[in-house]
Amino acid sequence: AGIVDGSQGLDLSQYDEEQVRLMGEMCILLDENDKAIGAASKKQCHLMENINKGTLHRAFSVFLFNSKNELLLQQRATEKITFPEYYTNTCCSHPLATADELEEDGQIGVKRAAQRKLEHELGIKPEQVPLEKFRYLTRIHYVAPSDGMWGEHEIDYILFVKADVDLDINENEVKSTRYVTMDRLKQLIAEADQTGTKLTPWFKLIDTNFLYKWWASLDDLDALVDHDTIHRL
Ligand code: DMA
Ligand code: MN
Repeated sequence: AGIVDGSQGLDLSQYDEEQVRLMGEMCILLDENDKAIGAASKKQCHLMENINKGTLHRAFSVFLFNSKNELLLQQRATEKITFPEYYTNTCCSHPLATADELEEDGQIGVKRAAQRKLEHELGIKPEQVPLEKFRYLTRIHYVAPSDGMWGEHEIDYILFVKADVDLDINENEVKSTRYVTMDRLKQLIAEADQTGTKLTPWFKLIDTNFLYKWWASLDDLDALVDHDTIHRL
């Protein structure tokens, strides 16, 4: 629906070859109510040219906590085409337009995608993050330019998972990782401007609007779950 594939006029040779390959993954196109209406490449979904015409896709953001209730952060790799070297939550990506990851009952498709990407980006074995351990909190709808050409326009499923995991970092995806307490994260965010720490726009939105009240109730989230609302931020 009016999607431009900029590939004819678009030279991606300046970017990392593996990240360019991943731009060929097929994401799930959505209407404003999170109804799946088709598929388009990751590249098409992230070109501002298409986003400006309303192209919207499905995504997820995982927040992984260890048994001490510390949150695992990642710094995105230099190779990432969008938001390189930005600090962000544990893992983000997109469910793909496949039968397995399109399945909406119990948000199982999004959870399968989360499990797949935790292994791809951070080397976390699926056995350490079984699907039933993911807790779906709510959805946010946001738009955020990255640079002139690229950006995000997503309905993002927020997933919490509490697990002690072994990491084996994929350096093409992730530059560094660290666990933080709530106080340490608040300090890191407060000092970000002075320290030159870049934070992804979705992480800032979730942090500002939801994160701390959820985190404080990590072991008793039932009352905070909101599966009906799509928060437009
Ligand atoms: C996309 O994350 C998803 C959100 C919520 C911004 P990403 O750019 O890390 O995706 P991928 O890992 O697939 O490149
Ligand atoms: Mn996206």
